[in-house]
Amino acid sequence: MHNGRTSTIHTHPRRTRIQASAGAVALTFAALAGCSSDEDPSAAAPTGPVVEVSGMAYSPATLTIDAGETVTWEFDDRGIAHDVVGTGNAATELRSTLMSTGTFTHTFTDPGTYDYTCSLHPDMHGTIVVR
Ligand SMILES: [Cu+2]
Repeated sequence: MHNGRTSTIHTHPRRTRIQASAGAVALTFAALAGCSSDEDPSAAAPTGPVVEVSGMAYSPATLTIDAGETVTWEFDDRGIAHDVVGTGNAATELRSTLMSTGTFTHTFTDPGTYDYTCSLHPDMHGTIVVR
């Protein structure tokens, strides 16, 4: 009675079930990875240049970009609010609200040097150099 055909019929559904559960496990891992890498729940990951606002500082303090690029400031300083306020020739160009979390974006269309500070913490300084 040992018959190859019978054996094939029995193993085929079992193999299908194993593949289905392996797929479910892979999907679960993908979902977990997506959650853990997304530390800022307020926005999708920016694709352009980023300035981190944390530890009472802008990082990098000086960022060089090309004209037309959009800079994203990411505010994450343990609940301390900061803003981005242009000084000098950037005074009319750059102004965010006070933020303790989330992001502020600005697109720089004209080449130049744009200095900015935080209205609450004048010791914080940043510069965007637009080529
Ligand atoms: Cu500040």
